Amino acid sequence: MYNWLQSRAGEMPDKPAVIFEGTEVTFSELYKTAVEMKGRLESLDRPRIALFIGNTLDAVYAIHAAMLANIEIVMINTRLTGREIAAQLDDIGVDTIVATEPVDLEGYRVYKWEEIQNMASGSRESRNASGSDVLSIMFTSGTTGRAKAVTQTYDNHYASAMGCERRFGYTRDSIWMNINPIYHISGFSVLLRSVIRGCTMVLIEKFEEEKIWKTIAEYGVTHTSMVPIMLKRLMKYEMAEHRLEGILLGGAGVTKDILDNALSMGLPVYNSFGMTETCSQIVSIAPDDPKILDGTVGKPLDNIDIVVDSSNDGELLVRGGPITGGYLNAEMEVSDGYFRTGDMGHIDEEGYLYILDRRKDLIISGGENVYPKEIEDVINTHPGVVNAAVVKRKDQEWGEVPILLVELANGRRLEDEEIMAHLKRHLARYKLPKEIHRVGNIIMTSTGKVSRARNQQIYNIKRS
Ligand code: S0N
Ligand code: MG
Ligand code: MG
Ligand code: MG
Repeated sequence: MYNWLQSRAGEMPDKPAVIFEGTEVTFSELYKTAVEMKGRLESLDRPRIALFIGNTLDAVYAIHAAMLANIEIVMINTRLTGREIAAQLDDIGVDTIVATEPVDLEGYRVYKWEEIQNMASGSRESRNASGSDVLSIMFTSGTTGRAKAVTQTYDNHYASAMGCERRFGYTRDSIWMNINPIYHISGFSVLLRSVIRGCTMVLIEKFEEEKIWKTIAEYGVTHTSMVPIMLKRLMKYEMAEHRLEGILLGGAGVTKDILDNALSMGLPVYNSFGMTETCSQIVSIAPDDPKILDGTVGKPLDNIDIVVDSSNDGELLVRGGPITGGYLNAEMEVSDGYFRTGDMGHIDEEGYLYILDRRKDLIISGGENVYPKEIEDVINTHPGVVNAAVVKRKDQEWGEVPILLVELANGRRLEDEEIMAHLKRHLARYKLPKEIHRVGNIIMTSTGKVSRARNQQIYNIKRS
């Protein structure tokens, strides 16, 4: 049951499984290569490896080969700096990286994909996974500034695909276009949904909005998924004749404007809510739903239960097959079998969910999560800085962006360039603040933490 690729290769050997830059790879070809590479990955002799991949054919082979070998894969966000990646891998004790992209990391066993291709094959015995085995591990940053390693089992992914399929309505004849990074659950789940159902996946390496319509038209794409900024960028270009039946929108809140424009253009946008811990969306709403423009993300999928904890500001508690069993390096917050998401919401009398507030402190920039504490911890290591607070503002382009307030040491002058240079050495570029403000002092809570709310107020006043 969990050997999805093998099953599809048997049922529909000659159907294209993946189309990448004009190259079509059938299910049987994909399976054949994955089996060959499986043996080579096994010779690395590790139960768990990290993948440093882009959205390429080699990445697809690597993922399927690892699945056939039942080797757990740790997904690396390639936008992160070496230090950020090292902190994640060291935290869960992973020493082996398989890279289909150029990577510069010291202190690890790094194998380029070409090296793996030239290795002698190890065992070719099938190592069938069972549903409770971990398929993938993805990091999600947390309020503490330390990234949490989310485990996602075969069962989690399968349940997620089934729930998505029943709501989103794709079939084996659908053509999925994958433009989200495969190292995120947004892109990874498209890859799995396609092979689980037997759909063709058109894989896009880099989001270049001016080319996307052409691809949609050329391959008759019927289903795709994206973050709001991608949709916004796409709408700037003239729409081609298309067969789109569903565009799944997730990863960040969408403004009513963008949604309204898209629907007016006849784009079949499903808004949704999900997270890495839930293996992709667990709530969604169809474009023809009368409430689509009411600010709701819709109703839970049929294999998901959601409870609003009114005793805790309306925190959303979720339960169901797609939800992770836990983190490798942190306790998961659970109440009565429900995962405590940290996000706040409310459910109306008809069962529609409204997200009121994302996880405390969370800033979502272009679909990438940014936690203030991470940035604060880095800038606080600068000798000229006494204290710092990161707050946010809405942004036309990225949705939300981080803003840095710094309190400098007495008599110390620090140019923006130096602050940015310091941050860049440690942090992925999408986490860099869009504004820097020097303040007299950073307001702290009585327990000695940065007061997010009060510093945000100060910034709002400064702006107005
Ligand atoms: C939007 C993207 C494509 C923008 O990247 P682009 O245009 O390719 O940028 P680059 O050319 O690489 O760089 C240009 C400059 O822009 C900076 N930059 C890039 N990205 C960001 C960003 N997000 N925020 C701020 N700045 C950014 C670069 O640093 C560079 O600047 P300089 O020159 O200074 O270095 C890209 O950001 C992107 O791919 N975003 C989407 C990521 C994503 O998929 N997130 C979703 C994560 N969440 C989940 O997976 C859970 C929810 C979920 O499952 C889901 C989500 C979406 C859709 C469906 C689902 C589902 O339920 O299935
Ligand atoms: Mg295993
Ligand atoms: Mg670009
Ligand atoms: Mg300091």
